[in-house]
Amino acid sequence: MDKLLEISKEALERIAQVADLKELNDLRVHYLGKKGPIQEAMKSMKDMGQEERIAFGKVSNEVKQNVSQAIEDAKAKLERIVMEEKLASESIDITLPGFKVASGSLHPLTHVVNTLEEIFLGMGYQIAQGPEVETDYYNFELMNLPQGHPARDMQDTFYIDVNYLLRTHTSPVQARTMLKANGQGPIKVICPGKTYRRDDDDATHSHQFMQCEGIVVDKNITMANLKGTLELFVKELFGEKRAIRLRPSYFPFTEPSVEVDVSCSNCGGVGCSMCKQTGWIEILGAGMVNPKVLKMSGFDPEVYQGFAFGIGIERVAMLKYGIDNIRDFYNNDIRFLAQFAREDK
Ligand code: FA5
Repeated sequence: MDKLLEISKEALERIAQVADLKELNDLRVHYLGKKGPIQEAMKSMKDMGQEERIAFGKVSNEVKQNVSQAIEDAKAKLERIVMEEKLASESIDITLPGFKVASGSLHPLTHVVNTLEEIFLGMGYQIAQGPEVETDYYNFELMNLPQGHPARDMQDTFYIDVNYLLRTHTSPVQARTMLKANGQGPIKVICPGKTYRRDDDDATHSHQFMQCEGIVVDKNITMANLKGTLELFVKELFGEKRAIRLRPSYFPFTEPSVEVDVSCSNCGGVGCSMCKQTGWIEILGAGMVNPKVLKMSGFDPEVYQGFAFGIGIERVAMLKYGIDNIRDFYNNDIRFLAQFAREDK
């Protein structure tokens, strides 16, 4: 019994002096472990009489409990000290200015597509999509450009094989949309997307660019509807001051056809390198849907008429933001892109 009390005294003294958690854990293993001095002392119980054994058992349990409690208390105290030291050394000065998190911004072409979509959705259009890897059939045949047609040269093409190509314009989506409608109007859709041509890159041409197709098919549609729509679109996009000009043109899929120019925002119409000294920049092609095209896509041209247009997105973006080189959109120079701040900033 004396031995036991001696062990208890020694354990409590050592625990009281312990300096860190590791040392405390070593003491716990030593005193409360199976090979520890308390357990060792308890071995003598087998030689004791019953009364003595009961008394000894009681005391040894108390000793174990006391030692265990002392260890817990010391542990809590040491952990608190560690935490306080940590808090003191890692104190945060909440009055310091924060770090600025770098965030990206929408690409200017994405801004323009979003704006076009908003304008045309506001006019009651829906948005359609078509594949960039297109078949010759949709890109040319259904657009009234059969094999060997000289106008195919107007859109020098990246062919994948004899049937597949990278679409040269967004017009194949016209055919896809009309065929889906099974000869039943009205149709009123736009289709923004990427297009590809074997054009030589210069300040206003790129081998990969974007267009936004638009097509309306209904009864009693005339050229006046087309002109009114384009005027409204240009004014919404560029403001009341921009003028548009329609030039007679030729597209096999529209008859009559026009090319639409907007007065140059860079020089105000006087002439500069961006508008090739003409004061105008061509932004889209348009016209009344050729009756042959309507027929091939399942519509009766005696009942339905339509107009269509194909807007060059880069040209619009150049005019809108005063950019004089189309390559800026594709060079991914962060100093250029960072100027188009996020709308939610
Ligand atoms: C067409 O692509 C016709 N599909 C447009 C159309 C649709 C006409 C529906 C009638 C009815 P065009 O080849 O002119 O037409 O191209 C239309 C616009 O795309 C041009 O006005 C121009 O803004 C843009 N564009 C054409 N080629 C390039 C190029 N290489 N780089 C950048 N923009 C281009």
